[in-house]
Amino acid sequence: MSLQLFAHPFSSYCQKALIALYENHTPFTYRTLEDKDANAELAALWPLKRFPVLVDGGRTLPEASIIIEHLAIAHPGPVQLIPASPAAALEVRLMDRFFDNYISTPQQRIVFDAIRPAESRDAYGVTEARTMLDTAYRWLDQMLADGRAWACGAHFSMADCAAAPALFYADWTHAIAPTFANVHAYRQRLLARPSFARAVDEARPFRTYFPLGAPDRD
Ligand SMILES: N[C@@H](CCC(=O)N[C@@H](CS)C(=O)NCC(=O)O)C(=O)O
Repeated sequence: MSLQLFAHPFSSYCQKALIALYENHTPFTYRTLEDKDANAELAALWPLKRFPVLVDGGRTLPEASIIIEHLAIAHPGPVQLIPASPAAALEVRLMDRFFDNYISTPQQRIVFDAIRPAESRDAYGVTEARTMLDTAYRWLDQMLADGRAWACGAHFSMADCAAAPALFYADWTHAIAPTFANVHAYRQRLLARPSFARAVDEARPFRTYFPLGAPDRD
């Protein structure tokens, strides 16, 4: 039975799952959330209504990392996004958590704050999120200083699937300081990766959705 991905092209977590699918040219049906029916189906499948959600036969798989792990088990391809070695896989999962929790989460917090009614804004929370992003950028810059091409070394992995959209939108939301040259170079390598370049191109028509105003680049 064919895979169905409930996703929106502009969503960072959907791009994370899409990168994994595109890396291995895995066939799937794209259930775009621009479509009302797909939204209704998503709400029935996953009442938390967060996306992406993958449907594989009778199984419903929410959470981008879980989708990527499932693809590696049930639909493996030539690009191994989760290394076979348990120790190497743990490194990948650690970096995947880093990008979700310390880049994407504060980035989303700033964006969600911007779309709240003015009287409900949380300036303190936004400052905390900006501080977390600066700390995360600094830590990542040091990690990348050894010259590694990708988050966990020479091989593109699930951690890079997480990093690509996380750093893409984080730089729009809270600019990565120019001194973090390793992070900037890594972000550019991610943008040049064909799987992510495709996801970025598919999202271009929706740039007006970005509440802080999308910059004229990338
Ligand atoms: N932990 C989830 C997060 C997914 C997530 O936050 N998705 C966003 C789009 S990027 C979403 O569903 N937004 C809708 C909402 O917040 O109501 C994952 O890893 O997939």
